[in-house]
Amino acid sequence: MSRPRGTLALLIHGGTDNWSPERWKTRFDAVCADRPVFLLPDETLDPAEVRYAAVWKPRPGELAAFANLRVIFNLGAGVDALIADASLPKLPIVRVAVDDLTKRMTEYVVLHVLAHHRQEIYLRESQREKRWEPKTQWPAGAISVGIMGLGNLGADAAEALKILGFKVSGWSRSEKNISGVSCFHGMDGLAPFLKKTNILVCLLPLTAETRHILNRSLLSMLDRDSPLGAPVLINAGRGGLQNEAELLACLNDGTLGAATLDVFETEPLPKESPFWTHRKVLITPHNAADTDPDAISKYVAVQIERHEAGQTLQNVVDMRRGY
Ligand code: NDP
Ligand code: OXD
Repeated sequence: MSRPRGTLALLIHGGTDNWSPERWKTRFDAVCADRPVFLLPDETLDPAEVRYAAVWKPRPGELAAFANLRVIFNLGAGVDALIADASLPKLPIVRVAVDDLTKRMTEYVVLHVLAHHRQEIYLRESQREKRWEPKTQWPAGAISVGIMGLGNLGADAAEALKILGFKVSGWSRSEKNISGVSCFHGMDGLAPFLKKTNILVCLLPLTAETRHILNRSLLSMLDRDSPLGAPVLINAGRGGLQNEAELLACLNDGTLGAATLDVFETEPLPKESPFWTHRKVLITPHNAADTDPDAISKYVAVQIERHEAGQTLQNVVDMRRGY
Protein backbone atom coordinates (compact mmCIF):
# COMPACT_ATOMS: atom_id res chain seq x y z
CA MET A 1 0.00 0.00 0.00
CA SER A 2 1.41 3.43 -0.89
CA ARG A 3 2.05 6.02 1.84
CA PRO A 4 -0.44 8.93 2.10
CA ARG A 5 1.01 12.00 0.41
CA GLY A 6 0.75 15.13 2.58
CA THR A 7 -0.96 18.17 1.17
CA LEU A 8 1.20 21.15 0.24
CA ALA A 9 -0.17 24.69 0.56
CA LEU A 10 1.45 27.61 -1.29
CA LEU A 11 1.30 31.07 0.32
CA ILE A 12 3.11 33.50 -1.92
CA HIS A 13 2.93 37.26 -1.56
CA GLY A 14 5.65 38.59 -3.79
CA GLY A 15 4.40 41.23 -6.12
CA THR A 16 7.18 40.91 -8.70
CA ASP A 17 7.49 38.86 -11.86
CA ASN A 18 9.32 35.85 -10.43
CA TRP A 19 6.90 35.72 -7.50
CA SER A 20 3.81 35.18 -9.68
CA PRO A 21 1.83 32.69 -7.51
CA GLU A 22 0.31 30.97 -10.56
CA ARG A 23 3.77 30.31 -12.00
CA TRP A 24 4.82 28.64 -8.75
CA LYS A 25 1.63 26.55 -8.69
CA THR A 26 2.31 25.26 -12.21
CA ARG A 27 5.85 24.27 -11.25
CA PHE A 28 4.81 22.60 -7.98
CA ASP A 29 2.02 20.67 -9.74
CA ALA A 30 4.66 19.34 -12.16
CA VAL A 31 7.19 18.23 -9.53
CA CYS A 32 4.85 17.04 -6.80
CA ALA A 33 3.31 14.37 -9.03
CA ASP A 34 0.34 12.86 -7.13
CA ARG A 35 0.58 15.18 -4.08
CA PRO A 36 -2.32 17.63 -3.59
CA VAL A 37 -1.02 21.18 -4.07
CA PHE A 38 -3.22 24.18 -3.21
CA LEU A 39 -2.50 27.80 -4.01
CA LEU A 40 -4.02 29.92 -1.26
CA PRO A 41 -6.50 31.45 -0.84
CA ASP A 42 -8.62 28.43 -1.80
CA GLU A 43 -11.96 27.90 -0.06
CA THR A 44 -12.08 24.22 -1.04
CA LEU A 45 -9.04 23.45 1.14
CA ASP A 46 -9.62 22.13 4.66
CA PRO A 47 -6.75 23.74 6.68
CA ALA A 48 -6.47 20.58 8.81
CA GLU A 49 -5.32 18.67 5.70
CA VAL A 50 -2.18 20.77 5.20
CA ARG A 51 1.12 19.07 6.14
CA TYR A 52 3.59 21.32 4.27
CA ALA A 53 3.61 25.01 3.44
CA ALA A 54 5.86 26.63 0.84
CA VAL A 55 5.86 30.35 1.49
CA TRP A 56 7.21 33.74 0.58
CA LYS A 57 6.37 36.62 2.91
CA PRO A 58 3.22 35.02 4.37
CA ARG A 59 1.08 37.47 6.32
CA PRO A 60 1.52 37.37 10.11
CA GLY A 61 -0.79 34.70 11.55
CA GLU A 62 -1.43 32.99 8.19
CA LEU A 63 0.58 29.86 9.03
CA ALA A 64 -0.93 29.49 12.50
CA ALA A 65 -4.19 28.44 10.78
CA PHE A 66 -2.79 24.99 9.86
CA ALA A 67 -3.12 22.79 12.94
CA ASN A 68 -1.43 19.76 11.35
CA LEU A 69 1.41 21.50 9.58
CA ARG A 70 4.74 19.62 9.79
CA VAL A 71 7.34 21.68 7.86
CA ILE A 72 7.56 25.23 6.52
CA PHE A 73 9.57 25.79 3.33
CA ASN A 74 10.78 29.36 2.85
CA LEU A 75 11.04 29.93 -0.90
CA GLY A 76 14.10 32.17 -0.53
CA ALA A 77 17.44 32.05 1.30
CA GLY A 78 16.69 34.85 3.77
CA VAL A 79 14.17 34.03 6.50
CA ASP A 80 14.11 37.41 8.32
CA ALA A 81 10.61 38.37 7.10
CA LEU A 82 9.19 34.93 7.92
CA ILE A 83 10.56 34.60 11.44
CA ALA A 84 9.46 38.11 12.37
CA ASP A 85 5.93 36.61 12.75
CA ALA A 86 5.45 36.10 16.50
CA SER A 87 2.62 33.61 15.86
CA LEU A 88 4.75 31.40 13.61
CA PRO A 89 4.22 27.72 14.56
CA LYS A 90 7.29 26.18 16.21
CA LEU A 91 8.16 23.80 13.37
CA PRO A 92 11.23 23.15 11.23
CA ILE A 93 11.79 25.89 8.66
CA VAL A 94 13.76 24.86 5.59
CA ARG A 95 15.40 27.68 3.64
CA VAL A 96 16.66 27.70 0.06
CA ALA A 97 20.23 26.64 -0.58
CA VAL A 98 20.46 25.67 -4.25
CA ASP A 99 23.20 26.01 -6.80
CA ASP A 100 20.97 28.02 -9.13
CA LEU A 101 20.52 30.84 -6.59
CA THR A 102 24.15 30.71 -5.52
CA LYS A 103 25.44 31.07 -9.08
CA ARG A 104 23.09 33.98 -9.77
CA MET A 105 24.44 35.79 -6.70
CA THR A 106 28.02 35.08 -7.70
CA GLU A 107 27.31 36.63 -11.12
CA TYR A 108 26.00 39.73 -9.36
CA VAL A 109 28.96 40.05 -7.01
CA VAL A 110 31.47 39.58 -9.83
CA LEU A 111 29.58 42.06 -12.05
CA HIS A 112 29.61 44.79 -9.40
CA VAL A 113 33.11 44.19 -8.06
CA LEU A 114 34.32 44.48 -11.65
CA ALA A 115 32.14 47.55 -12.28
CA HIS A 116 33.84 49.42 -9.44
CA HIS A 117 37.29 48.00 -10.14
CA ARG A 118 37.01 49.01 -13.83
CA GLN A 119 35.70 52.52 -12.99
CA GLU A 120 32.30 52.05 -14.66
CA ILE A 121 30.66 54.97 -12.83
CA TYR A 122 33.35 57.35 -14.11
CA LEU A 123 33.27 55.86 -17.63
CA ARG A 124 29.47 56.09 -18.00
CA GLU A 125 29.59 59.72 -16.82
CA SER A 126 32.37 60.37 -19.36
CA GLN A 127 30.25 58.83 -22.12
CA ARG A 128 27.24 61.00 -21.25
CA GLU A 129 29.50 64.06 -21.38
CA LYS A 130 31.41 62.85 -24.50
CA ARG A 131 34.76 62.99 -22.65
CA TRP A 132 37.59 60.79 -24.00
CA GLU A 133 39.65 60.83 -20.80
CA PRO A 134 40.74 57.35 -19.69
CA LYS A 135 42.16 57.01 -16.19
CA THR A 136 44.95 54.62 -15.25
CA GLN A 137 43.83 51.00 -14.89
CA TRP A 138 45.20 48.73 -12.21
CA PRO A 139 45.31 44.93 -11.90
CA ALA A 140 42.76 42.94 -9.89
CA GLY A 141 45.57 41.89 -7.56
CA ALA A 142 45.85 45.50 -6.35
CA ILE A 143 42.38 45.30 -4.77
CA SER A 144 41.24 43.45 -1.65
CA VAL A 145 37.64 42.32 -1.66
CA GLY A 146 36.21 41.45 1.75
CA ILE A 147 33.03 39.39 1.97
CA MET A 148 30.84 39.61 5.08
CA GLY A 149 29.11 36.24 5.31
CA LEU A 150 30.94 33.13 4.11
CA GLY A 151 27.85 30.92 3.82
CA ASN A 152 26.47 29.34 0.66
CA LEU A 153 26.53 32.62 -1.23
CA GLY A 154 29.62 34.31 0.21
CA ALA A 155 31.88 31.26 -0.14
CA ASP A 156 30.98 30.77 -3.81
CA ALA A 157 31.48 34.46 -4.64
CA ALA A 158 34.88 34.31 -2.91
CA GLU A 159 35.98 31.45 -5.19
CA ALA A 160 34.98 33.36 -8.33
CA LEU A 161 36.74 36.56 -7.23
CA LYS A 162 39.86 34.59 -6.40
CA ILE A 163 39.96 33.19 -9.94
CA LEU A 164 39.82 36.75 -11.31
CA GLY A 165 42.94 37.57 -9.29
CA PHE A 166 41.49 39.74 -6.49
CA LYS A 167 42.87 39.41 -2.98
CA VAL A 168 39.91 37.93 -1.13
CA SER A 169 39.05 37.79 2.53
CA GLY A 170 35.90 36.88 4.39
CA TRP A 171 34.20 37.25 7.75
CA SER A 172 31.78 34.84 9.40
CA ARG A 173 30.49 33.90 12.82
CA SER A 174 32.35 30.59 13.06
CA GLU A 175 35.91 29.85 12.01
CA LYS A 176 36.46 28.89 8.33
CA ASN A 177 39.34 27.62 6.32
CA ILE A 178 39.03 28.37 2.59
CA SER A 179 42.12 27.93 0.47
CA GLY A 180 43.35 31.27 -0.91
CA VAL A 181 40.89 33.31 1.18
CA SER A 182 41.95 35.11 4.39
CA CYS A 183 39.26 34.09 6.83
CA PHE A 184 38.26 36.11 9.91
CA HIS A 185 35.49 35.36 12.36
CA GLY A 186 33.59 36.75 15.31
CA MET A 187 33.64 40.26 16.71
CA ASP A 188 37.39 40.02 17.39
CA GLY A 189 38.02 39.31 13.73
CA LEU A 190 35.91 42.18 12.41
CA ALA A 191 38.34 45.11 12.70
CA PRO A 192 41.33 43.23 11.17
CA PHE A 193 39.04 42.06 8.35
CA LEU A 194 37.81 45.59 7.61
CA LYS A 195 41.31 47.07 7.80
CA LYS A 196 42.39 45.02 4.80
CA THR A 197 39.23 45.51 2.71
CA ASN A 198 38.90 47.92 -0.24
CA ILE A 199 35.62 46.59 -1.66
CA LEU A 200 33.23 45.31 1.02
CA VAL A 201 30.60 42.82 -0.16
CA CYS A 202 27.81 42.14 2.33
CA LEU A 203 26.04 38.77 2.09
CA LEU A 204 24.99 38.44 5.71
CA PRO A 205 21.52 37.38 6.86
CA LEU A 206 19.49 39.98 8.75
CA THR A 207 19.34 39.00 12.44
CA ALA A 208 19.21 40.79 15.79
CA GLU A 209 23.03 40.77 15.74
CA THR A 210 23.53 42.04 12.21
CA ARG A 211 20.84 44.76 12.00
CA HIS A 212 22.49 48.09 11.05
CA ILE A 213 25.94 46.53 11.12
CA LEU A 214 26.80 48.61 8.03
CA ASN A 215 27.11 51.91 9.88
CA ARG A 216 29.57 54.81 10.00
CA SER A 217 31.77 53.21 12.62
CA LEU A 218 32.21 50.05 10.51
CA LEU A 219 32.58 51.83 7.16
CA SER A 220 35.25 54.15 8.64
CA MET A 221 37.46 51.15 9.36
CA LEU A 222 37.77 50.09 5.71
CA ASP A 223 41.16 50.42 4.00
CA ARG A 224 41.64 53.57 1.88
CA ASP A 225 45.14 52.68 0.78
CA SER A 226 44.43 51.20 -2.68
CA PRO A 227 44.21 52.55 -6.23
CA LEU A 228 40.45 52.94 -5.66
CA GLY A 229 41.12 55.57 -3.01
CA ALA A 230 37.98 55.54 -0.96
CA PRO A 231 36.47 52.11 -0.28
CA VAL A 232 33.34 50.71 -1.92
CA LEU A 233 30.30 48.92 -0.43
CA ILE A 234 28.22 46.28 -2.22
CA ASN A 235 25.17 45.19 -0.18
CA ALA A 236 23.07 42.33 -1.55
CA GLY A 237 22.14 40.86 1.87
CA ARG A 238 19.19 42.78 3.30
CA GLY A 239 18.35 46.49 3.62
CA GLY A 240 18.08 46.23 7.41
CA LEU A 241 21.82 45.50 7.53
CA GLN A 242 22.55 49.12 6.56
CA ASN A 243 22.00 52.29 8.58
CA GLU A 244 20.83 54.31 5.59
CA ALA A 245 21.29 57.79 7.08
CA GLU A 246 24.90 56.99 8.01
CA LEU A 247 25.55 55.26 4.70
CA LEU A 248 24.36 58.33 2.81
CA ALA A 249 26.49 60.63 4.97
CA CYS A 250 29.53 58.36 4.34
CA LEU A 251 28.97 58.60 0.57
CA ASN A 252 28.60 62.39 0.79
CA ASP A 253 31.70 63.05 2.89
CA GLY A 254 33.99 60.63 1.02
CA THR A 255 34.25 57.94 3.73
CA LEU A 256 32.91 55.72 0.94
CA GLY A 257 33.86 56.20 -2.70
CA ALA A 258 30.86 54.39 -4.16
CA ALA A 259 28.22 51.77 -3.45
CA THR A 260 26.09 49.14 -5.15
CA LEU A 261 22.82 48.59 -3.30
CA ASP A 262 20.37 45.81 -4.15
CA VAL A 263 18.40 45.93 -0.90
CA PHE A 264 16.84 48.70 1.19
CA GLU A 265 15.07 49.16 4.50
CA THR A 266 11.91 50.05 2.57
CA GLU A 267 11.24 48.16 -0.66
CA PRO A 268 10.35 49.20 -3.28
CA LEU A 269 12.77 52.09 -2.67
CA PRO A 270 10.59 55.21 -2.30
CA LYS A 271 10.81 57.65 -5.22
CA GLU A 272 12.02 60.43 -2.92
CA SER A 273 15.04 58.43 -1.67
CA PRO A 274 18.31 60.32 -2.34
CA PHE A 275 19.95 57.00 -3.27
CA TRP A 276 18.09 56.95 -6.62
CA THR A 277 19.96 59.94 -7.99
CA HIS A 278 23.21 59.72 -6.06
CA ARG A 279 26.09 59.86 -8.56
CA LYS A 280 28.18 57.39 -6.56
CA VAL A 281 25.45 54.75 -6.24
CA LEU A 282 24.41 51.85 -8.48
CA ILE A 283 20.95 50.56 -7.61
CA THR A 284 19.29 47.25 -8.46
CA PRO A 285 15.73 46.36 -7.36
CA HIS A 286 16.40 43.42 -5.00
CA ASN A 287 17.14 41.10 -7.89
CA ALA A 288 20.79 40.26 -7.28
CA ALA A 289 19.76 36.60 -7.34
CA ASP A 290 16.28 35.74 -8.52
CA THR A 291 14.51 32.83 -6.87
CA ASP A 292 13.79 30.47 -9.76
CA PRO A 293 10.50 28.50 -9.45
CA ASP A 294 11.85 25.57 -11.52
CA ALA A 295 14.95 24.96 -9.42
CA ILE A 296 13.32 25.70 -6.10
CA SER A 297 10.10 23.70 -6.54
CA LYS A 298 12.29 20.67 -7.35
CA TYR A 299 14.37 21.31 -4.22
CA VAL A 300 11.25 21.52 -2.03
CA ALA A 301 9.77 18.35 -3.60
CA VAL A 302 12.99 16.46 -2.80
CA GLN A 303 12.95 17.73 0.79
CA ILE A 304 9.35 16.58 1.27
CA GLU A 305 10.20 13.16 -0.13
CA ARG A 306 13.17 12.95 2.28
CA HIS A 307 10.93 13.89 5.19
CA GLU A 308 8.28 11.33 4.28
CA ALA A 309 10.98 8.67 3.92
CA GLY A 310 12.11 9.40 7.50
CA GLN A 311 15.35 11.18 6.48
CA THR A 312 16.57 14.49 7.93
CA LEU A 313 15.57 17.77 6.32
CA GLN A 314 18.43 19.87 4.94
CA ASN A 315 19.16 23.58 5.50
CA VAL A 316 16.91 23.90 8.52
CA VAL A 317 16.98 27.38 10.09
CA ASP A 318 18.55 27.61 13.54
CA MET A 319 16.02 29.78 15.35
CA ARG A 320 18.49 30.73 18.11
CA ARG A 321 20.91 32.23 15.55
CA GLY A 322 18.08 33.60 13.41
CA TYR A 323 19.36 32.21 10.08
P1 NDP B 1 24.08 31.31 4.94
O1 NDP B 1 23.29 31.07 6.16
O2 NDP B 1 24.56 30.15 4.15
O3 NDP B 1 25.37 32.19 5.32
C1 NDP B 1 25.31 33.26 6.20
C2 NDP B 1 26.72 33.68 6.55
O4 NDP B 1 26.67 34.82 7.40
C3 NDP B 1 27.47 32.59 7.32
O5 NDP B 1 28.81 32.54 6.91
C4 NDP B 1 27.38 33.07 8.77
O6 NDP B 1 28.43 32.62 9.59
C5 NDP B 1 27.46 34.57 8.57
N1 NDP B 1 26.90 35.27 9.73
C6 NDP B 1 25.62 35.27 10.19
N2 NDP B 1 25.53 36.01 11.31
C7 NDP B 1 26.76 36.48 11.56
C8 NDP B 1 27.32 37.29 12.58
N3 NDP B 1 26.58 37.77 13.59
N4 NDP B 1 28.63 37.57 12.53
C9 NDP B 1 29.40 37.08 11.55
N5 NDP B 1 28.95 36.31 10.53
C10 NDP B 1 27.64 36.01 10.55
O7 NDP B 1 23.24 32.28 4.03
P2 NDP B 1 23.32 32.50 2.43
O8 NDP B 1 24.72 32.67 2.06
O9 NDP B 1 22.52 31.45 1.74
O10 NDP B 1 22.49 33.86 2.27
C11 NDP B 1 22.90 35.04 2.92
C12 NDP B 1 21.84 36.12 2.80
O11 NDP B 1 21.79 36.63 1.47
C13 NDP B 1 20.39 35.68 3.06
O12 NDP B 1 20.11 35.59 4.44
C14 NDP B 1 19.60 36.79 2.39
O13 NDP B 1 19.35 37.83 3.31
C15 NDP B 1 20.55 37.30 1.30
N6 NDP B 1 20.03 37.02 -0.06
C16 NDP B 1 19.79 38.08 -0.89
C17 NDP B 1 19.35 37.86 -2.18
C18 NDP B 1 19.15 39.00 -3.12
O14 NDP B 1 18.65 38.79 -4.23
N7 NDP B 1 19.53 40.21 -2.75
C19 NDP B 1 19.10 36.50 -2.68
C20 NDP B 1 19.40 35.46 -1.73
C21 NDP B 1 19.84 35.73 -0.47
P3 NDP B 1 28.63 31.05 9.89
O15 NDP B 1 29.09 30.46 8.57
O16 NDP B 1 29.68 31.02 10.91
O17 NDP B 1 27.29 30.52 10.31
C1 OXD C 1 16.22 35.51 -0.84
C2 OXD C 1 15.96 36.70 -1.66
O1 OXD C 1 16.39 35.63 0.37
O2 OXD C 1 15.57 36.53 -2.84
O3 OXD C 1 16.28 34.40 -1.42
O4 OXD C 1 16.14 37.82 -1.18
